[in-house]
Amino acid sequence: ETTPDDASGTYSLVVVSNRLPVDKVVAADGSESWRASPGGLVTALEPVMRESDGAWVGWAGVAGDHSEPFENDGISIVPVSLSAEDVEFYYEGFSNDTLWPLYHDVIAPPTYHRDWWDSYLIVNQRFADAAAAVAAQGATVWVQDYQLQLVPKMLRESRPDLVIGFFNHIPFPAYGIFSQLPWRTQIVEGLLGADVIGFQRVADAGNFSRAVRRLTGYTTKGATIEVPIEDEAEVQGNPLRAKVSRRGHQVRTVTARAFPISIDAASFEELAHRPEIQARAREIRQELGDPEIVMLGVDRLDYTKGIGHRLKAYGELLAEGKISVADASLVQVASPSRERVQTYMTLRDEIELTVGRINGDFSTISHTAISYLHQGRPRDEMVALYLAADIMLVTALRDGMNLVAKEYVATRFDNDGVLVLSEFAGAADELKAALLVNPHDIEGLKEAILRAMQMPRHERSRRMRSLRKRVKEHDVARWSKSFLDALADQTLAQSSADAA
Ligand code: GDG
Repeated sequence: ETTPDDASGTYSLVVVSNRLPVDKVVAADGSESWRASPGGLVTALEPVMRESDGAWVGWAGVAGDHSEPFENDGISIVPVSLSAEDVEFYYEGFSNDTLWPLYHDVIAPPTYHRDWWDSYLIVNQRFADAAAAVAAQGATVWVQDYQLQLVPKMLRESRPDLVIGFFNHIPFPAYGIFSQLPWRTQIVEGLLGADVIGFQRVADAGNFSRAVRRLTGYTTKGATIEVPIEDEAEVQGNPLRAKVSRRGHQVRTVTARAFPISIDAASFEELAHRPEIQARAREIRQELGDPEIVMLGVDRLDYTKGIGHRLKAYGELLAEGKISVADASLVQVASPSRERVQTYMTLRDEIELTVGRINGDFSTISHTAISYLHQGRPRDEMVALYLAADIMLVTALRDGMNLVAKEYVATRFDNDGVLVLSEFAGAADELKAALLVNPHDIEGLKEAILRAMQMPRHERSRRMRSLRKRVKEHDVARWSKSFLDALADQTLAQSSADAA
């Protein structure tokens, strides 16, 4: 039998996410290399991870990979391998065809397969084992997102000494929807293995607490949940964590609350100031045929993003003669996503049919109605697009946060540009100065587009200043700090409550 002492590794902060911050690239000749895929999470955690000797546990994005741990830019990378079947069942299946549609309010019907669940269990255990093997005694482990909801409990079972955090990047649905899930209790119990569970919106945290009450009967008080301690080992690992509830049970407390994620606002603004990117923004407008107004959509090609609703509103405005292609041209970046999942294949067909029809009906030789790009574009090009766009359309039907909305705002140091933002994106809780829309209300969406087109400069500027203040003050560094501080406080508070 192993004790935590001889089972532990050396890292004091371990981040666990489905994907690593680096992708393995296998060339046609079979040679392998690693390519950084620096997302917001990496940027946010890089400084903390360097400071505290951090490791990142995750999948390299290639089936069947068995790479050894290695150093990348000061961060230790610990690859977890997935077989082709794991990718199909755990990742494309349970994560992206069961949980993703369910958690986004069943915009698409979720598929329930027991084989997929079995695979989810096995792969979650693999991630938990990999994290447990590298975490130092008493280390902090921060688990990310819906693919890994069982990892907190699995980690606590093998390593009760750890401080465990979990952050859910996507919405957590209302109980009436969540309760469809055949494995709803296991998921809730899995998450409750954490000390702090973070959500994007206050409403998501509320939905989770309600699911806890309904499924487990545990007591919740505001953001605090009292989880009974069943196994003495949980307390032996970290005796300070236990306390006695008012009903006389030994419990540990779990915090579930909102920590809205953000972006590295300063780095977007810095890119926006570069002369070559500004020149590219002007060039984009010219290449579009200098339309009066450029509108922009940037999304992964996903049914949650409301791309079809956006196209419908724009197409109707053209059909009704309220706008012309010379007045307002739409650029839609739809980056390829989950292309082996059937719902995504169907969505792509629908969107491309709609784009083709609108362009066929309304484009002229000099102006294309919709410039549609089914391609990932470099970060610099995205910033140039944000600068070139008079109106940014974010019309998600449901979205955890939506970073695109924040990125648009961060680049607009000229205090110009209008953000049209769905009230169903988490970002709407913070970005109140945007033109908020219900994307299901096509007439309302059309009115918002017309209003954005006609908005006077002073109103654009007033709104954009307010949006920018929010995003600059609440950047991703603040997000990760507040989460890690809450995690530290949570364990401290319990120790002092116990000492008193
Ligand atoms: C999930 C949640 C939550 C997109 N296309 C290109 C590209 N992107 C970048 C964007 C942005 C990111 O990808 C997308 O982030 P979002 O937040 O908009 O959406 P999801 O991918 O669905 O992310 C979401 C997020 O997690 C974080 O918690 O906000 O609600 O669903 O940064 O700029 N970047 C480049 N080329 C592209 O073509 N370079």
